[in-house]
Amino acid sequence: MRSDPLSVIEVAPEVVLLHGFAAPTDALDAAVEVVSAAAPFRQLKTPGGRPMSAFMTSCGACGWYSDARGYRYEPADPSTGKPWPAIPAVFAALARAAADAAGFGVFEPDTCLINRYVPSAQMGAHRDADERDFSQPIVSVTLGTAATFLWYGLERRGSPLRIRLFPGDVLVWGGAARKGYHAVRKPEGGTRYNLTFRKAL
Ligand code: MD6
Ligand code: FE
Repeated sequence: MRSDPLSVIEVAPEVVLLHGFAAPTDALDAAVEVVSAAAPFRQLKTPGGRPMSAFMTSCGACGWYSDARGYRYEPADPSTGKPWPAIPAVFAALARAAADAAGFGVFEPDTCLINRYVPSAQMGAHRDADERDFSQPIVSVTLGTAATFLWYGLERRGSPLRIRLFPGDVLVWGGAARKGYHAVRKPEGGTRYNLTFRKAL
């Protein structure tokens, strides 16, 4: 991990892009393999019953989950009944360093959601709102291939800011932006992985 981001850009109030902060990504890519060997990627369904296009898994003290019972954090992987794998040390170090470099101070995530976007997968506009503590930022890491991230801000209307995220880029949002609406376009030609670190409990 770089201790000196190539650049620190506040792309919107309290939304900070750390370009190249997680590059090179080899150790992170390897840790994704370790986590997904224990807790395989799966296609979750929305509470309304539609399959999400991104495949997901989690690590940490709890993992984000969705099915007919709603969006929530689960202490164990419902597909195996086993606890989620631990957050790899290389993940935790990156998340802490990124929050600090972005100006959000001390961050101790208790969960990391890993998303895998095949070329046809995307994520519609939403905000991350299933956590208990909104004083903590979100740290989002792009691996694999690039994609365009859309930032709407606190209301889901108007034309969003478009941010191209490359492998190794880290986007951090917090403070008043913590409940901002965002979306992700289809990846550019390959498979994109996204690590989303949160303090959920
Ligand atoms: C991204 N991901 O993939 C941003 N939010 O760049 C998200 O906003 C996100 O991947 C909630 C759950 C999963 C996600
Ligand atoms: Fe999100």
